[in-house]
Amino acid sequence: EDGLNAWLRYAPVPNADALRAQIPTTLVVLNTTEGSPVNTAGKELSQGLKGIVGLRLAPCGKSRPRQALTVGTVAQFLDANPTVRFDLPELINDGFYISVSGGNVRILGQNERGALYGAFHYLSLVSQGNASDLVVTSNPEAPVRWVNQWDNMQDGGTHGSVERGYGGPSIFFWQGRIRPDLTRAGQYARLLASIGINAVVVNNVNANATLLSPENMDGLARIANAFRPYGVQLGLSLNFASPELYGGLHTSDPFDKSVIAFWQNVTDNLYSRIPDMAGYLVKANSEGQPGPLTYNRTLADGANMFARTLQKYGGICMFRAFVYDYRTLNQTLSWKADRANAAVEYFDKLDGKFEPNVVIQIKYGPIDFQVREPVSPLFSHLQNTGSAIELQITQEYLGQQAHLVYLAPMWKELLDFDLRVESKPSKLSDIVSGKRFNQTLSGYAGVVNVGMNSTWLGSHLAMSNLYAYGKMAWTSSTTPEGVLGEWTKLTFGHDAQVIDVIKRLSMASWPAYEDYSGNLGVQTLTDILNAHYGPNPGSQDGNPWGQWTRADAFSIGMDRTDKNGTGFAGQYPPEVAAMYEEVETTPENLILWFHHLPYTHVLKSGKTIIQHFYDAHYRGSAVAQTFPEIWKTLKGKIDQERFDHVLFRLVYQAGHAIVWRDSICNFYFNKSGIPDELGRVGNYRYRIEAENMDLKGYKIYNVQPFEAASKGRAIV
Ligand code: BDP
Repeated sequence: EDGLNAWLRYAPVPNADALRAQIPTTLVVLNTTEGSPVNTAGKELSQGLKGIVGLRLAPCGKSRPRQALTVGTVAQFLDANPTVRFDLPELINDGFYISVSGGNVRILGQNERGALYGAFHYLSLVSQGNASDLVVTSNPEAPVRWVNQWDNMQDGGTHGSVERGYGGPSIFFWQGRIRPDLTRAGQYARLLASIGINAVVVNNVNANATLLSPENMDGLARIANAFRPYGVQLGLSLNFASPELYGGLHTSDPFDKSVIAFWQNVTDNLYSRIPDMAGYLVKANSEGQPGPLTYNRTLADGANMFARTLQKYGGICMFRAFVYDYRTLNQTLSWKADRANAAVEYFDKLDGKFEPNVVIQIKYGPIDFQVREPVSPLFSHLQNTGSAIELQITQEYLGQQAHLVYLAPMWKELLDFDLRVESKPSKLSDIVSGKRFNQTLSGYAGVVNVGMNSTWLGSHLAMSNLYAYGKMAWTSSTTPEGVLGEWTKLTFGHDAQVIDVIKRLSMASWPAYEDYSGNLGVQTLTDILNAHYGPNPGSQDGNPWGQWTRADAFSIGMDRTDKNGTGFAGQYPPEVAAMYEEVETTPENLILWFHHLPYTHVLKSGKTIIQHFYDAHYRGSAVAQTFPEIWKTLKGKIDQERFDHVLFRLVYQAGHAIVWRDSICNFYFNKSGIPDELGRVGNYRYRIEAENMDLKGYKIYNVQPFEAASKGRAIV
């Protein structure tokens, strides 16, 4: 079991005989055109039922039997069965209907893609032991259910690298071109289709302009061909400066006629090869990249230029709200400067100025994929413009798949958050579904970053995040525990102990990571400058990109109030703003996000902030210590290959959690001079320091930052 089939293993189930008896043996595929999603659905059903219950489906001959498993679109079904009386299910785009009754199984989609989704759903039900009398009508909440890959075409070496990707080289690019063998691209599309994802942006948001060469466009068309049988569309990230970098123009000004013509030509050339392309993703005026602001145009001017080229093809322009400018911030660097303010400042006045096929893609929090952030206030400002939430499946700041961090509970909290726009219920999930502000284009974008590794993400357990992402993007009320149980059954089988252990570990993992890496809203305290991995709290302070903890000898946290701070709290609708404005009403898990407080400030628990820090870091790392032991109880209950792979990572995590704990505790002990009431921090009486041992072949090093090793020393 190397993980390649993820949750689509179609492994035999315990009650296979009983299930098989309930499933018709004839398969009717209503569109047998090779490469069509309905045809793919037929193949999946054959392969799946053979694996899961040992049933060999026979194709339908000339005379149709009374009982059959039928898959296709509603229209195809009505066409083929003009006399059948049938209550039409209420389906929207991509929705599906499954009915199992009287020995018949009907899997019907509103469109071809929906039929395929229905087939995967049916197989998942059978895999979970359920095949009798059921009726399911399922529609997606939002039309945009995309994933983003941050794949580079080249990385100096031969392999296409993936920015913030921890599962090996790119499955799309190789030696600056599109891979000749795109088998993995097809397998990826299959996984994504099974969880309702309808498009993949294949290249990094920090895009390479050479992707627009005719040869590479041909390659992109090959990727789209690999996706198409699964109903997955291809999207492309664009480099805003391509007219200059690639087109030989002297400007990339979105108002310049030659620039507009350049982009129309690019779009025409792409659509002539990929008529069903999903559209573009644009990162502009962000992290040193050029954008419309470079030419004194608004962000809307820039987004609209791309959107107009796409309109005749029905394509979408996803325009990222991750806009902030290092230089501006640097110049105005003062206690008022706050990167969290940037998105609303840049986009607020533009609401309603975007073309209808523009969707603003907004990271869940106002900073950058931290372990806990408040919901980005920009979601409450865009009422006349479609928006999509950007989540990160790749755990950039969250342990990079070397730590188990199950993210669905975090996403659920975000999606359930009520922004109270105009004092009316305004759950984030209702904003991104388009319901709250009557938007027709809106939804979800998840940064996934799979690679060539057979585990896809580098870790078997991390795949629950991808599965949960798709399911939550389809139905936001999906519960983190429920979807995890489903994923576990499909991925590891039906053993109750396996299901229980994976639930215990996964559900404990985000709180533990938050505890040992950075709590009370102070953020992960991770190295912020490069790797975004491991503890480096000092890197937060005094650098213009971060400067988020504002820690000194006496106090910590960022005052983001309206009255005294950076004003960020005031960007929320009044009820929410009022909550964050006061220390007393701010949820404590975000208290240092919004307020600057003395280490001796007493929390509701009766503990001071500094003691809470010490306790939480010890508590979180103690939880991580239990992970390998809990996992070991599964020995023999799952295959050895995955057992060992997971154990190796959990053992590593347990160790690294201690590194985190000690680094952060030492750092704040050193800054504040306030001792731990329980005498743990800085007290390593019982520890045997490696550098005090008799060493052969090792050297002693002084470690920077000092807090990352006990007494600032380590051996290598
Ligand atoms: C940051 C990542 C960087 C991305 C950037 C983005 O560190 O690699 O390019 O976000 O989202 O979190 O554009």
